[in-house]
Amino acid sequence: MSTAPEVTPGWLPWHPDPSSPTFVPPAGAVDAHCHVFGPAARFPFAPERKYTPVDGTKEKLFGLRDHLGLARNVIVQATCHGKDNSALLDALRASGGSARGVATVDADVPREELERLHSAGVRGVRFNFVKRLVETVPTRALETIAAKIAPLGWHAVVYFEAPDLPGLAEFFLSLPVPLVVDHMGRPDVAKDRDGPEFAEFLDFVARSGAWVKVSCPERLSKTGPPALGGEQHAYADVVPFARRVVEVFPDRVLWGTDWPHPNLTDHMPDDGRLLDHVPRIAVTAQQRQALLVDNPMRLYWPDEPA
Ligand code: 0GY
Repeated sequence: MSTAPEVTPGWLPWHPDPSSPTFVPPAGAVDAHCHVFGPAARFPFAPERKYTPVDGTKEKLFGLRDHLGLARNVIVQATCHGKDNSALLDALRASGGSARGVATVDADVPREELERLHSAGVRGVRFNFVKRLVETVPTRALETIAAKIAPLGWHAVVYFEAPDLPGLAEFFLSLPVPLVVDHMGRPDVAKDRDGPEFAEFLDFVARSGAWVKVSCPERLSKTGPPALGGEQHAYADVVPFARRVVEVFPDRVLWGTDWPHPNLTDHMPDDGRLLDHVPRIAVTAQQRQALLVDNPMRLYWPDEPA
């Protein structure tokens, strides 16, 4: 008999009762960065994982989508599932076409497997460079994967932290696929928004034509949730960074909840309040339409009208 794996000590479970957002998203809005975890009894976590989360099932994810007034999801393979994309595929199939996926694959993945993933709704792979999450994969292997996915029209979602960008930028620029950067390349928001580190990131985005997720204020913020000063001050230190990206690259920004919010240790965000963060970083209706609807539709559902 299998026993449930022991959740990582101190692991914060997703918010049990997110509030209703005050902000009403435009029709057809997409949560372009979220995950499914398990359920572990059906989709065991990978032996090489760096954490064991509580289950975050597709039913809960789709319930949250409806609660927030969103229409679609892009589900990103989480590192706790390694290269076993079964839970992701199960969620994509159950979504009836309202979810697309980003998978994790090996360099020796056969063409037929990529086609199977494509027909289930996968449109990209994730290359993760965050060392606390994964063992380093040789760039040679990533180049092989990129060459295999290019003919399918897929992209590479890249997750790295700001200090690592200088060492990775040329490699990224050499890849034959579009890039999507997770969580704004994880800037240190204690630094100057107009300083050299964020300027280098913006320059990289301009040179590479990458898409950028202006997601995860709860992960990036040092000032944190709104205990002091009310809702309008939640994650205030992240706002200028995200706003700048939205202003400079309005047609290449994406937003997502990051539900079920892996690896948060000090607080779990209320997903309703996270959606209320959107009008603070995309200040015009036109920016919000692009961020939440037009951009993710162009990237993930190019054959469907937004
Ligand atoms: C995120 C961020 C994190 C984790 C993962 O796949 C993952 O385990 O993506 C993180 O810990 O920063 O995008 O969910």
